[in-house]
Amino acid sequence: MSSKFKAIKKLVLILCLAFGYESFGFTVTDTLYINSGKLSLGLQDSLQLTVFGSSENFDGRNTKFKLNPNDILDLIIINLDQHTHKAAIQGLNETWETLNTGDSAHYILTFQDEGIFILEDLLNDKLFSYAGLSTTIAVSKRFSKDFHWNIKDINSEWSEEISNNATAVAAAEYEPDFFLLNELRNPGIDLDSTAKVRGSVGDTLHIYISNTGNAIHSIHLHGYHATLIYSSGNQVRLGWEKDTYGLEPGESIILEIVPDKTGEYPVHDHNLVAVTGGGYYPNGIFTTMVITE
Ligand SMILES: [Cu+2]
Repeated sequence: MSSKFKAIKKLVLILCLAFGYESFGFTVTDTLYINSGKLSLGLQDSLQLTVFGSSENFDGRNTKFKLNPNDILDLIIINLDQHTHKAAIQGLNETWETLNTGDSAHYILTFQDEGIFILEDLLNDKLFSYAGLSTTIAVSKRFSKDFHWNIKDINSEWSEEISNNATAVAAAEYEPDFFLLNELRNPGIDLDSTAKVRGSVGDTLHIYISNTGNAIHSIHLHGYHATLIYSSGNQVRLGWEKDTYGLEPGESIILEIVPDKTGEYPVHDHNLVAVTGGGYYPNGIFTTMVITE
């Protein structure tokens, strides 16, 4: 080994010790496609949604991200929708571009702090937030088992009207009839490994939750208490340990759970209308946590 190489290796080691491993970020490259279509929910229910999809073909799902602090997100956003959009990330300083149909924008974004950032459409008073168009970028250096919940409430008629015609709505009359977690509902949530909490006794589990809907949501855990380790909203609850956490529209939280026993316990929206879908119970935000030895 040459002395020059040894010196470089020593320098890298010193830098790592001085600044911590996480100060060296990686580049995550991705392309999002804004598109609209019918999402089938099963049981003959479907919703017209507009999403930040992962491919040119509409699949009804918003792409979510998990980054480490100091990672760089090299992001292309392509608007394949018939309406104009202006995608922007809350809390990030950047010149966001207006995208007409067929336009694309290329951003190089860095996220220094831990948190959950919401990517949404700013145009028309965020009208498309009623039609599903918002997703999350979770930034955390925690390397434990993590789960990601993007929670939404949808009024099926409004979503159809907005997705098709970009028609303005009277928000005061908002009455959602479908409630989604990662664009899924019970029992479909069980099949999403990014959402379904599975772990072992003594694990440190983190659930990253964002309310990208327009109603207040509240998550009730049965069987276990969770510690609130991050909130983009009210900071007074930080460090609290309890089984129910409310989220205002636009709020994100991170819950930490260390299961003390095995079992399968329900987790559901405590705003009980949100456990329904199209008026039927329990076809909304309901799932279970499965903890094994
Ligand atoms: Cu409950």
